Amino acid sequence: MFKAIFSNISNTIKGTNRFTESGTMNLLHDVKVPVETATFGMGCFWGVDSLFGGREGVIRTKVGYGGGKMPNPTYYNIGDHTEITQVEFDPTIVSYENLLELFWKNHEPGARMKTQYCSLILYHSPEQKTLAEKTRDSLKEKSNRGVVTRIEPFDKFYDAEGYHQKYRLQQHSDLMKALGFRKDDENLKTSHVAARVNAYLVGLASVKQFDAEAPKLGFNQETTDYIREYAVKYQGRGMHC
Ligand code: MHO
Repeated sequence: MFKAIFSNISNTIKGTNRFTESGTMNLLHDVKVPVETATFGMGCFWGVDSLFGGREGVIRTKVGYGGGKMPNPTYYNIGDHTEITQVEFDPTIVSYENLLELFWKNHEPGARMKTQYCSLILYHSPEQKTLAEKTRDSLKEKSNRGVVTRIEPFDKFYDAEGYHQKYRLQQHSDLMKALGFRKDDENLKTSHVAARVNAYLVGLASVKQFDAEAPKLGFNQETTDYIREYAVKYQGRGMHC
């Protein structure tokens, strides 16, 4: 009698959660290297967060609002601000120019969008300003649609609400649990693992890169298999909202 009840319970657990409790993972949340910061607006920040988070040399990302003047913007009261993504990167692995290339190639910088989704570079140094303007000018020469991208000094970054951070990852609640994140977890803004997984789940970083770095990130086998399945399924699909 007891046995029967017990086996029912364990079947239920298996059916709703594909992750077992066994084997805690030693995940690479914190990467302690000197970083530089880049800030971009290029449409809905869910996709942008994934795009940059999967790039080699990117340590952490977060999404928020900036570029405007109104104090304390929120998603539903964004005022004159834009959805932006802040990218912290290791400049010995990826350069600001590499990131700019990703920026120009993955949205339509000639499209006139409302301020919330406009094309925006907020530079953090005179060097970044020069590179941003130089790459914009050479794109302008090649394109017949013009480029409306605003290039302005970085002023203030307002963090977006918790549910916007690593949005793609947060759609996988069992995986979130397995990785030790609560819903809308503050750590989603700082964790290296969160940035990477958020890209792999939507195919914005290659399967080859995943295979090389999965052991370094500290996943166990079932977590590796789970993420890899999505990386394979969506590889090359491109950025979307
Ligand atoms: N069309 C999207 C916009 C989200 S975004 C973070 C939606 O589903 O609401 O601006």
